[in-house]
Amino acid sequence: MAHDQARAAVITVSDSVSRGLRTDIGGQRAEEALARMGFAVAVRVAVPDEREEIAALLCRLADEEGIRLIVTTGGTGLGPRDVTPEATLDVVDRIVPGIAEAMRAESLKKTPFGMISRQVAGTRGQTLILNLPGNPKAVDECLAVVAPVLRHTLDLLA
Ligand code: MTE
Ligand code: CU1
Repeated sequence: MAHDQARAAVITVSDSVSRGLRTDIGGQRAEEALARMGFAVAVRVAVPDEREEIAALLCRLADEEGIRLIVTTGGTGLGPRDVTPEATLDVVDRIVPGIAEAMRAESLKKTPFGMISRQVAGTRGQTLILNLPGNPKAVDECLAVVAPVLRHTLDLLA
């Protein structure tokens, strides 16, 4: 399947964004970057930092909505409510460590805080799920890292 036809989803994981208290800049950046890469961004949604809610949403998008690429932003750090990696690990069939390692390595070139992100990448069926940090700059930087491998990765899953 050609990646320029693939449908993507952007999930912003943030208590404050989901309550409408803060503008979703990270999600907006992710949507714009994915559109530039040729994805049809079919879903963009904000959810609170709730493990089960995030996991259920990932499953629904992958299993029922036929989304091939899900990008989350936020909730990867060490705040008491940061649970995005745990929710992702709850639902993936396979982990792709190299993707997360590559993104963290690039982040580390920009800021030492890059090592604090516990972001993971994995697959569920034919869907690739990528965690990104919440910082809008991190969203751009991490997506630039994976951009060259996304087409081949999604082809392999098809
Ligand atoms: N990676 C990049 N490229 N740029 C950043 O600004 N911020 C870091 C890190 N990774 C950052 C980054 C910081 S300060 C934190 S706390 C962690 O990501 C986790 O962020 P999150 O909890 O918003 O997911
Ligand atoms: Cu931080």
